Amino acid sequence: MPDFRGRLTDGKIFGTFLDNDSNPPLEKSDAGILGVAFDATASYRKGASLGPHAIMQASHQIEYPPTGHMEKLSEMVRMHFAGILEYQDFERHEDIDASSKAMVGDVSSLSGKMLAQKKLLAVFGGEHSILNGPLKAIWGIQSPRDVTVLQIDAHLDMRESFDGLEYSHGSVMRNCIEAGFKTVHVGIRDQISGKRDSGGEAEYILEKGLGDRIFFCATQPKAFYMRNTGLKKAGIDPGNLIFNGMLDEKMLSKIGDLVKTKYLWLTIDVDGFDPSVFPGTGTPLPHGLQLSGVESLIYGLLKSRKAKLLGFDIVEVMPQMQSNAKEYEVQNTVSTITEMNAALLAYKIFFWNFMGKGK
Ligand SMILES: [Mn+2]
Repeated sequence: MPDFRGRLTDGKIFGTFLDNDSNPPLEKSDAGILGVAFDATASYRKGASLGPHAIMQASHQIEYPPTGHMEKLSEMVRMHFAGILEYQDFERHEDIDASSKAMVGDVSSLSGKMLAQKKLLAVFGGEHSILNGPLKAIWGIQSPRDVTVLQIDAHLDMRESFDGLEYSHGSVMRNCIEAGFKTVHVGIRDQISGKRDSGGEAEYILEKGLGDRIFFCATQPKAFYMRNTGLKKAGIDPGNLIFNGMLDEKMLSKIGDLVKTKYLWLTIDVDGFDPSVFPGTGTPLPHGLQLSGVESLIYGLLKSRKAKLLGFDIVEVMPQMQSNAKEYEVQNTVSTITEMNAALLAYKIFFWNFMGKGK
């Protein structure tokens, strides 16, 4: 019987995020970080399992607070690094299925520990299916109805099933909606599947009335959309179209107004951004979101304190060393723009969340 459970590598080899010297215990921390090196259900290119190591490594290069702030993050927030869950690779379909179920179990129990102690939880992937872990953990603590899951992604991930797997990256948001969470989706621009190609996303959007909660990145000139109502047919509000990957003030408040719950979870699939920002990801797609607009969105939500942030995940980070990924040395990597941007984004989310709260 193969071993499907994850092996938790010792977090101490990396130190905590932005602070090499100490790794405070969870009870004495404000936030908890967990890496999940899992990409078994990836459909296009593998390599996202190297993401957590790369983000942690890149984080050590960020020493200074963003301009305008004098305080160092490590002086504001105590962060416990729980380590990185690592998984064996499997070829057989039933093994991949078993492995992804074991992964969700592992992630949900570790996440549950941190969430139960009211720590801000950050999970670094890995592929998007890892989100099933924290969702399951939240479910045991809060009512999903009180939680909005804000998704940044190029793909809806609302497929009925993907390769017959319960926990595929392609159906993670459907699992989320089925569990009762409120959702908002920003940056979507890939093909929306229909019943005919067995994904059934278009029908699902209509059935659940999600059209006004989906913010689609335009991949055609504006004039095209004036004539073409294909989006409307799929149930998506044409007023939610994002042009040039930019979220303007109007769009920011439109998205922000949809967050009406007590709690918030951010799920950030880096392919939601333009590939110029995150070139290293499994399924890059042009015409993506710009970083500044998404940062304004997150900053605005955190500053308004209208919903308390339970945690966030950053997934599908693939270090740009695909050609020699097998020789990728965890301890000896060169950080590239992808992991640097992922680490910086995480840094800012921590910073904004704890800003003004003191230690
Ligand atoms: Mn995704």
